[in-house]
Amino acid sequence: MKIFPRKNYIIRRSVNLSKETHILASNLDQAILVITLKRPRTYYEFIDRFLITSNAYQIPTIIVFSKSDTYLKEELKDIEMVKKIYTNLKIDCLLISCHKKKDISKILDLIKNKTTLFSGNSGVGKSTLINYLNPKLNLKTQSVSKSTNKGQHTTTFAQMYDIGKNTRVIDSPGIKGFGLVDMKKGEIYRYFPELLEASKKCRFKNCIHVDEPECEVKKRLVTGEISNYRYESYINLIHDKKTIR
Ligand SMILES: Nc1nc2c(ncn2[C@@H]2O[C@H](COP(=O)(O)OP(=O)(O)O)[C@@H](O)[C@H]2O)c(=O)[nH]1
Ligand SMILES: [Mg+2]
Ligand SMILES: [Zn+2]
Repeated sequence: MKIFPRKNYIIRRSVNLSKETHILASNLDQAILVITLKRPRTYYEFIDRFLITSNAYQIPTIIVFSKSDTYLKEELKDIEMVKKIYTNLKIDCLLISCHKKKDISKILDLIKNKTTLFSGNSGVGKSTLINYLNPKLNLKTQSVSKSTNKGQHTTTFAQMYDIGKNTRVIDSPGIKGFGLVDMKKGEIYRYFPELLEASKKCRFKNCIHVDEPECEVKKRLVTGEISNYRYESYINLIHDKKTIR
């Protein structure tokens, strides 16, 4: 696997209040992945793709479910279930609402004195959230299309904003721009911590946990120790020719 040194990546910076941009190199302390389960819909697989990349770069990641004010009871149950999967993997999850100002202060605490990458599909509320963190920024937000339920913003580059002294956020739709992660099929499981842990007990050293005999991953799927959702993401990833060589 090839990873470009993350201390040297280059991003664009938008200076507070001015429209000026310039290039600078920086370093990331953590990532916040913002997701919504509807308007727009974030697929579980997207979460896992993000997580294997941030894991490869060793960037601690927090999952933020936004727009909590928009969910019905049943949908909130669904979110609880997803939260549980990731909390079990020791990934912090938060359920917030910008419109209801719910738990925005928790985000402020989490990002204090750090440089944080804010990622997530267009329309999940990244700019809205960043505006709440520093109202002076006054970033443009865009409504989610009623017909497609997709965000309409198409920024593809990352921008950095100052929230406070020593506190910065980078608004970026994805993590791909941060360097090339080139994973081989046989090593993808290593970026799923629970698969990596189980793999130590697989009969074969080169087990990729698909249909090898005496595979511990398969055993833990049956007992429920490994989540079906995560395993499905894994299987889709290893069959995705775009991600693997
Ligand atoms: N109901 C609700 N809508 C929100 C919330 N946060 C953001 N939105 C809306 O979601 C849309 C997309 O927000 P935006 O910040 O532009 O998303 P971005 O593309 O991720 O930067 C806008 O219409 C926002 O008003 C929230 O907490 N609740
Ligand atoms: Mg935005
Ligand atoms: Zn196995």
